[in-house]
Amino acid sequence: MQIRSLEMFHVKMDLVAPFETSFGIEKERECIIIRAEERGGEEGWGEVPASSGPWYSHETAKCEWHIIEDFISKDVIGKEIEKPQDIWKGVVSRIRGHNMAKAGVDMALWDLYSRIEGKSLSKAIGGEKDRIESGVSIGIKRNLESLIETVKSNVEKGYRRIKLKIKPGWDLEVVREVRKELPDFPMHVDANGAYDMSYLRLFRELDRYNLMMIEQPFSFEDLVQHSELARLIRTPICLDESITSKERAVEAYRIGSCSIINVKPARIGGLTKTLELHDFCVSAGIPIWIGGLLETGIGRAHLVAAASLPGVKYPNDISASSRYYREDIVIPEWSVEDGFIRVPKGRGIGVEVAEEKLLRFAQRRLLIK
Ligand code: OSB
Ligand code: MG
Repeated sequence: MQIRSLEMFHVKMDLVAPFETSFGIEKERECIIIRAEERGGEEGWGEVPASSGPWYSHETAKCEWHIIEDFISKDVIGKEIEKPQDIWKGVVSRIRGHNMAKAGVDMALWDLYSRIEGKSLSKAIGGEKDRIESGVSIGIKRNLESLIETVKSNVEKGYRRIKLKIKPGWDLEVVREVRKELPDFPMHVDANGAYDMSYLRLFRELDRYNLMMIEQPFSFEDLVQHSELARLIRTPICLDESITSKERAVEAYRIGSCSIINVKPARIGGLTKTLELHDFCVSAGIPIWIGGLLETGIGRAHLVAAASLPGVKYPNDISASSRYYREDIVIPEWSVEDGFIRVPKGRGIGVEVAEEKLLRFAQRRLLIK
């Protein structure tokens, strides 16, 4: 396929409710939607789920826009590409960091490629599941009553696992109270890097609550302290922010920093990189699951395809469109039935982009030929 153009849409969508983590509160979601078009007129869609500020990672929507416009697009447009992996041979592999920008383009090309091949995205990447397990991530709330109410309503909706965001001062008591309500429900916590080894006593306490895992307790740059903690508690450590590539995963594996990985395709550079990381994790015996970054329905489609891979062993942070948005930009919107999301069988991402809605949410648009 020869790529004729890339189009970027800088989108802002209100969240149905503010989402609070240890690194801040998000009330609206910013991202870049990417459309890639090839010479024959076929198109593919991807998403850069970088938000307005550098809080989850250094990437922001404005910054990734610049990286795509001024660097990535130059190496993709006009190029004859056999498969999406090919873009990783050129300029893309020389750009340090900016995995989210690379991911948005990589994903658009995977959608395009699978449409041309007449396959679903899931099949094109080697997915094997026809439905994926859906979990839900629950932010920090004003008080315990409102948290418990939110947790219960999500359990009633059928989600198969809940994840509670924690931060210093919103941790042990929160877990204890939720466990009282749901003694056996699959549950884990995510600190987004808010702690360090001086909190060892807290982690020893949390160790008593039968959590499936503790996600990213320490800094986004750390592997060593995580490996120390992993030796001192029974609850498995899961890494999110620290795993930015397959190479980082190999290091984490060698020093025992984690026994589970939350794979976010956008964090590591897209589906090409997800497949490399996935295959390493399968060979090393590290179970993975697919995490999210509040993606719109377009990014969510790529998450669903990734979650259909055989190495995915835990419920994913892939919930229904309605968990975050009043209206999504795909048709049909993503829905959860009995705790599962069906993997689409149609060509490519398997959902249609609602272009008039996309344009309504787009603040800025750029066609690069
Ligand atoms: O750490 O997994 C995280 C959302 C934004 C930034 C970081 C994280 C999250 C989530 C929600 O936990 C994931 C989702 O439902 O999309
Ligand atoms: Mg996380």
